[in-house]
Amino acid sequence: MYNHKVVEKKWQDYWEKNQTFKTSTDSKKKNYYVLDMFPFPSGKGLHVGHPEGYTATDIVARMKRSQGYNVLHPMGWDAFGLPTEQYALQTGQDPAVVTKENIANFKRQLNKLGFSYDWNRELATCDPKYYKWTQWTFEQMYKNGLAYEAEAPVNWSPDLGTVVANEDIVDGKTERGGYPIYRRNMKQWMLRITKYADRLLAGLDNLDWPENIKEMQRNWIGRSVGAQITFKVKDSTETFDVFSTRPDTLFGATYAVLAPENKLVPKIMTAGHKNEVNAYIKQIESKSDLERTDLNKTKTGVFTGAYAINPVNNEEIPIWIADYVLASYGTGAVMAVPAHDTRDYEFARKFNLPIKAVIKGGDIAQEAYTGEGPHINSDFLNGLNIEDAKKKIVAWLEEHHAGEQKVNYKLRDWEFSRQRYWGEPIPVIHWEDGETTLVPEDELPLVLPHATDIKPSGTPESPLVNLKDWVNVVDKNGRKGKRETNTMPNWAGSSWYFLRFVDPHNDNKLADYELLQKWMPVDLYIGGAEHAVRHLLYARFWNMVLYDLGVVPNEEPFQRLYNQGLILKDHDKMSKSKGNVVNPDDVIDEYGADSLRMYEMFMGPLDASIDWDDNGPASTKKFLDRVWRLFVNDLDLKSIPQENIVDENDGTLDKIYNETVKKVTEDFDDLHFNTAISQLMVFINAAQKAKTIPKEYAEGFITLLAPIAPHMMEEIWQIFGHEESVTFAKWPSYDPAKLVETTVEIMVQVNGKLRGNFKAAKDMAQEEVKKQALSLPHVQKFLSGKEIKKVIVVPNKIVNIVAK
Ligand code: ANZ
Repeated sequence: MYNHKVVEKKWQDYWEKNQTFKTSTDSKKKNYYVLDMFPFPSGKGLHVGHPEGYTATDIVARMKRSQGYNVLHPMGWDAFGLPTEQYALQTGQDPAVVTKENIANFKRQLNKLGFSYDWNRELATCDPKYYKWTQWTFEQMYKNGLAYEAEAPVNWSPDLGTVVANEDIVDGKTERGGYPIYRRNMKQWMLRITKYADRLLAGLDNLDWPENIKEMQRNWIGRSVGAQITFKVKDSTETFDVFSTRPDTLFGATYAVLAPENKLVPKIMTAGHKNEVNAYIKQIESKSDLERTDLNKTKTGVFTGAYAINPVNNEEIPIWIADYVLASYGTGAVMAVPAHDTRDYEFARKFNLPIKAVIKGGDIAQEAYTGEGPHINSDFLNGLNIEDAKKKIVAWLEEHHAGEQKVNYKLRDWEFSRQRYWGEPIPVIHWEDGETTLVPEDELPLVLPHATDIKPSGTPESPLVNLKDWVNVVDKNGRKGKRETNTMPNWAGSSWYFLRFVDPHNDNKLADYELLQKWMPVDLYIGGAEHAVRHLLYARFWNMVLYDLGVVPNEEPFQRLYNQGLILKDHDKMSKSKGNVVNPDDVIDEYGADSLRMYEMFMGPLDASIDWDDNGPASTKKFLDRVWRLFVNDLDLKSIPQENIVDENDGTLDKIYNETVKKVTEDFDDLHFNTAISQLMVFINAAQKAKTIPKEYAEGFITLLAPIAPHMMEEIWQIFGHEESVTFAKWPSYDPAKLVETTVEIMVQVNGKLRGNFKAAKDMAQEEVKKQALSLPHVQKFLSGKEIKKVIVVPNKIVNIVAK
């Protein structure tokens, strides 16, 4: 009987003692870097969703080692961040202590799953040795104008006591905790990711990533080409610009709308409309951008009392404010063309504003017409299609200094300040004379000071302000200064950890350039689709900045990306609050890690979201127990000398074995683990029928199954008499000649009617085929009394007999 508890522990100890998975750096071998999205070590430990992606990368890592690659397969901890801090606060603990405990628990769980990580390279983003380089990169960004301070409208969460990035808002609430957010202006550190917008877009084209993730990134970057057009305010010296992707519809602009936050509003609103305007501004303060731009919501807005002059025809159009125009996009102002824009149409309908068609087509009595058509009511644009009209109006605007072609992005600069304790200190000092300086590079890391009171202050200041000894500094000339008290978001540390794994103990550099050249870019990166935008965009940006600094050799960090699906419980996401979490510890106890790994890979395609089946691990355990009985009890392979093996299967086992090697190898490369497992099962069925099987096949099979069920395969490998770990077993190869069908079924027709069939060796001689066809009793019946005129043989398929 196979005892998973004993055997799994035995091999986990063996691997650790022998450093089996230490990254080899043999210069004669090719390198392969396979990476998991490192986890946030929460207090909840792993649930069965985690091992899905981790098992997938582990299988690939183990196969690549067997195939003779140097494999880099590291693991670490995304260890700063809000949830730990919240938890520490609620339980009165130190987040550093909580984090350490959580990491220990995660690591224990990962090891119980038998993952082949090189723990020599373990890292945690909250380790000063690590964040020294996070801070160093921030300083390089600052020196290159990529990090700056700005008063910006930000998403303030009073419940979390911090600002959250646009990317961290889901359905208008904070992703963590689902708290409401409020827009307010605040001085923030920002990273100029917008400078990289075009490169972040262009780079996507050459990456082997799921198309939907690329599309989400493209949409998030949101490049649109249009024009910026200047409108004068009537009876005033003020002007404002609008951004429009449809400057060709300028003759159809019947009103203009400013974002309520637009600085022009207080300057141009007339006395009669002041109260109404201010009341409206107050009312929309707490709405998120997402709520404001929701297409389904009824439009709201108020008239400012002011008018603008349309530059193309000098028409006076009313200026409104409305929340569907965002302060943070384009210029925070639009020219409204209700005839051809859906949102403007609804707004115009609601407030009885004129609707003027400038494109022929549709029925604007019913809805906005957004399609193609010749221009009408548009003077010199009449008759032109959209593309030509755009060119013409842009030329006209440029000529009349009333506007210009303009490219706009939805992407905003990255809000980089968090008003919280548990993060990397931003290495900056604000001096009393107004100067801002960086902490000198040789003083990095700027260590996060120990604090006992980490409650958010409720103001834009972080709890670090209370640590007066740390905050207050004096330079050698007696000038007084204060340290920046905001910390970095936890996206900072996770934006470059893949680089540090390459050279994790380097105290002089972020990582050695030559080593980076050897390992980067990551060959395969697997993680959850929830990181589609944020982490992957930030990491690409961070890497590009380092590339421009000459610190890293590749512009793109992740060549191939794959997202695993979710493991659901009764069609629902597993979560502690729903009480439907399956703990891998329990499953491993009962069925073993190998069974759990195999079940998670057998559930379905890796990218599908599938319901957890409590009976699943039991069924894969049953299969593994069969493998054990077959190789350890039934087939005494060790005692059979190789040359005495007779294949008693007429070549069937030969063919199935070679097919199995081919399919499993290709499926592992394609991450199609469920079909690979099916094929392994086909082999076991065939092997069970055989009286004996060649040792080569037995060992090949064990090597193929080892990446999925490493503990049991190590044990069998040892029983087979090997002294080295199965990790280093040579990956089996297959003989393409053996894949070919050896027998074929041949149909026999007499005068065009099917009268019989028989099995024959493939490519049998034509004369022999004819002979066998003619000798079939059923065929002879139809030939009796007739003369055979002709026999046509279609090789390996049909024998056609013409008789009269
Ligand atoms: C006039 C117009 C006529 C527009 C028409 C569209 C169709 P994307 O593709 O997203 O870039 N817009 C500009 N700034 C805005 C803001 N701050 N808040 C809300 N809407 C804004 O869309 C650009 C279009 O969205 C712009 O083109 C503008 O409306 C609107 F038949 O201008 B358009």
